[in-house]
Parts: sequence; C-alpha cells; structure tokens
Amino acid sequence: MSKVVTLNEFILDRQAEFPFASGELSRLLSDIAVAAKIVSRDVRKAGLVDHILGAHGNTNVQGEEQQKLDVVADEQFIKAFENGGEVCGIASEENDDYVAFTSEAAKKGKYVVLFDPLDGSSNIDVNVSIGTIFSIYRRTSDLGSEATLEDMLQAGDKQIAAGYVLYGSSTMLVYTTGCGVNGFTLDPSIGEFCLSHPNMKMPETGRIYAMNEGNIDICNPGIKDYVKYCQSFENDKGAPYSGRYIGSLVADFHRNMIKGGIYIYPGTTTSPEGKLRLLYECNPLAFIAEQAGGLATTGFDRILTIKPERLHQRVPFFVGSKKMVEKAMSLMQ
Ligand code: P6P
Repeated sequence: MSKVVTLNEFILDRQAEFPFASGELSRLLSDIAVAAKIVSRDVRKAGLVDHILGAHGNTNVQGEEQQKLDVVADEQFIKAFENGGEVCGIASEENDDYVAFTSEAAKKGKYVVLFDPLDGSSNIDVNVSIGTIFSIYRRTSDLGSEATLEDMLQAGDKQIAAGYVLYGSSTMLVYTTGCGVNGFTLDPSIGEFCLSHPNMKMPETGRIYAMNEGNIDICNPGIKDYVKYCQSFENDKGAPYSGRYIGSLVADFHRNMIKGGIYIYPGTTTSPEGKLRLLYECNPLAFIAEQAGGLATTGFDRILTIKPERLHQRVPFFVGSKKMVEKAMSLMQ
C-alpha cells in the first residue's frame, strides 16, 4: 500500500516549485481546504436539514434561520479568506459587487480570490453532485491598500492557481498552480484530503459529449452539426458517442477530466454570451483543463486570453479533450 500523502504535505513539498514561494499561497490553499471540509459536512447533511430538520428559509429547532446552502458556503469561504491574512479581497457568484477586506492585516494580503461557492446548488434537492470553483490571482494594486476592481478583472492567463471541490460520491479537491493538476480525496475518517489522482491528464479524446440539447435549435448551427457527428456511425469512432449531461458543471467537467469528453454551454439567441461566468467558472476550469492537456474556448477564442470587463460577465464555454474541442470548433459557423 502506497504512503498516504495529505494535501498539506503535498503543498509544502511542492512549495519550492512556486516562484517567490514564501508560504502565503500554501497557507491560502490550506485555508481553502479547511473551508471545503466544512462545506462538505454541511452539504452531506443538506437532505436532513431540508426534509427533516426544517427547510431553508424557516427557523430550525434552535430558532435559527435556516440559510440556503450556497449562502452558507459563500460565508464559509469568505470567512476563511478574510481571516487567513493572505487575501485582500474577493469576488463571488453570491455577491453583486466585489469585497475589499478592510483590516490592516488583510490589506497586506498579496492575493485576490474569485469563486463560485456552490455551483449547481439547485441540484441539492435531487441529491446530485455539486461543486465549488475558485480562481487565485496576485493583486495588481499596492500592498497595504484596499483591493480594487482591477484586481478582480484580470485575464485568465494571469491566474496563479485554480481549483474545484466536487461534493460527489466522495468529496474531492482538484487544483493547479501552473505545474500540472493534482486531485485529492477527502478521507472523513481522518478529516484529511489525501492525494488520490497525481498529475491528472485529460485524455486527448473521448466518447462523451455533455450539453443541454434543449438549446440545440437556438445556438450556433455548427453545434447541431457537432451533435449529429457524435450521434453518427461516420464519426471517428465508427459508432455513436454517448450523451451525458449531469447539469452540474463541476461534475460534468470532472468526469471529462477522468474519462475524456467535451462540455459545451454555448451562446444562444436568447443569451448570446451563454450562461456560465467567465471569472469564477470558465477561467479556473480553463486553467485546469489546459494544465491537464485539454482545451477551453468560446467556440472561437481561447478562454484564458479574454480581458474581463464585468465581474459577472458570461461567455460561451467549450471545454474538454483537445481533439473533441477542436472538432466542435471546426464546425462552428
Ligand atoms: P442548464 C448550474 O446552474 C450551472 O451553472 C452549471 O453547473 C450547469 O452545467 C448549468 O448551469 C446547467 O444549466 O441551463 O442546462 O440547466
């Protein structure tokens, strides 16, 4: 049996790989892991809370207001970032505006974090996997000052780290600091994330396409051509691909990381920019995908080169196995 490597051991071992490594990023990643364990605990009991202990929006037996789980998760991560001392500000899917921390200690933080605390939270009611997605940048504003909007609106290729937590059949944390992608599985019996998927590589091709085909008639005709290609015997497999759409981005993305595949959320006639957010959904997953040998584009342009203009800006998203994304792009009109 191979030695168990915990996330904290791994972070410290690999710290030397990171330029100007002085421990702050290591501590920040550890803070994220602690918040993820707490959110995992809350997610695991969500069914009980909703159906036995009192649904959200009501008061529980202690007379406490039951908060929506994504609000609870948002507050948990913000608390971890604000108290950790490494982060000067955040932007979150749950908050209309960015948050610049005001304590003297936090203002000395080198980093900003953009995150979706609980993506796919509408799936909680049907017990489907959900996820947290995070993206870390070095601030561009002066140390000691409050974080600025410009700190948040950096192109994805300026990320220094990105990751996701998948609250699935097990809880996993997958992240990159630009030196490859590694996956850790939470062992609840010891409360540690343990290295389970070292040096993850997304298969160059695969058999799975994931998209909401309900949109097929209101998106770029090239996507309909791609789906037909996947369903035909004339494709490169000589047999139909499989459609798999969980409807939870982190779960669909992670499956493709392991098995190969493509996830598409395109622009449509009603939502030309699509549904997914650039800053805290597409950029972090694009960084991970590219670090694992995959591709991430809008169907035309590389996600990581887009200069953001707004915090909650949406972009069309094609992400996954390199050859599958290239094929889909070749059919776009
Ligand atoms: P649709 C969840 O709301 C989410 O942001 C992603 O996790 C998921 O992939 C997508 O939206 C599902 O959207 O329109 O297919 O229900």
